[in-house]
Amino acid sequence: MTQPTPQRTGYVALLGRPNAGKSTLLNRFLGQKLSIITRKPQTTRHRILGIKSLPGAQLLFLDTPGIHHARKAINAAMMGAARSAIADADVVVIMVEAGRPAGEEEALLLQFIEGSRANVVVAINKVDRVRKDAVLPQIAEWSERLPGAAIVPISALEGDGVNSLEKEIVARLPEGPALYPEDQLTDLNERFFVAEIIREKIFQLTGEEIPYATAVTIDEFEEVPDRKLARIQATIYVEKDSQKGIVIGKGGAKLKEIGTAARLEAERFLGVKVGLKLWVKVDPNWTRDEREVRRLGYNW
Ligand SMILES: Nc1nc2c(ncn2[C@@H]2O[C@H](COP(=O)(O)OP(=O)(O)OP(=O)(O)O)[C@@H](O)[C@H]2O)c(=O)[nH]1
Ligand SMILES: [Mg+2]
Repeated sequence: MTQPTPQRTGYVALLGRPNAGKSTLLNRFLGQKLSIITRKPQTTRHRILGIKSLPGAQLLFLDTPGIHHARKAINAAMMGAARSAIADADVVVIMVEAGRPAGEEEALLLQFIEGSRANVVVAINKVDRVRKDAVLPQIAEWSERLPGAAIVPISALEGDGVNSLEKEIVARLPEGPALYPEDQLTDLNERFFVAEIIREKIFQLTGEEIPYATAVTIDEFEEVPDRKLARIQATIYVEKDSQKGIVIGKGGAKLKEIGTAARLEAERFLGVKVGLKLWVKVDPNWTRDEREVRRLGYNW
């Protein structure tokens, strides 16, 4: 008689340089958009839990901010979020970009995971952008660097290789009972995700330094159940008056554009109508001031 396979459960930290595709992969694993994605690096600022329940396994994915050298308080907070994910991880997925040589971000990442008890899997992402044989030297390089680690070429965007990657991860999870109900997707609340949706629209709809100078807080979140409506007020913080001008735009046009895009996506996410009011405030140098960084919701 064969033994029943034991339940496996564990934390899986998604790590890599900014823009490697970590959030795209999280969303692909979950089959749902949980983490915001933009073309710009340093989009993710928090550690974001995404729960995937399979028959016999529960994967607790931790999406993290891209690993880079941090100087400002906000970047230090982001690296704190990445390091706390490593500390909790049973499996670490190092995500690199196909055809892109390892650089100082990867060196820093390897330094971060030194001494970690986690099993390591390397995902070589964005293979849709390169010729198949171009990935071979990169596979050889990583297997030399991390003997024993599984190395899986994937396209988080198109889905190739993601099932193989999932199998390699599950095989490395410790035995243990599920920690969350099967239908739970995350432990973060709706307010958090609405703030993230607004931040994503700012990233997408403004250029230059603006995305990096902004933070979003939710000041009011009132649900009107029988009218199936959420009334939300949020504040966008910027560092300078000139940035406030850009975010508001001529006659308020830019803020309106951000507000409409965010409202539509928040409605899809929450499944109710949303009334969204946005305010813009200047908080000089909040990105450099540890206390302000914490006040605006970045903890490490
Ligand atoms: N061609 C291609 N593009 C991808 C793939 N995965 C992600 N991208 C793109 O790469 C960009 C960055 O993706 P994200 O998922 O935001 O990357 P990230 O690693 O979470 O970035 P940070 O949060 O800034 O650290 C986006 O424009 C994605 O559409 C892929 O497999 N193929
Ligand atoms: Mg991200």
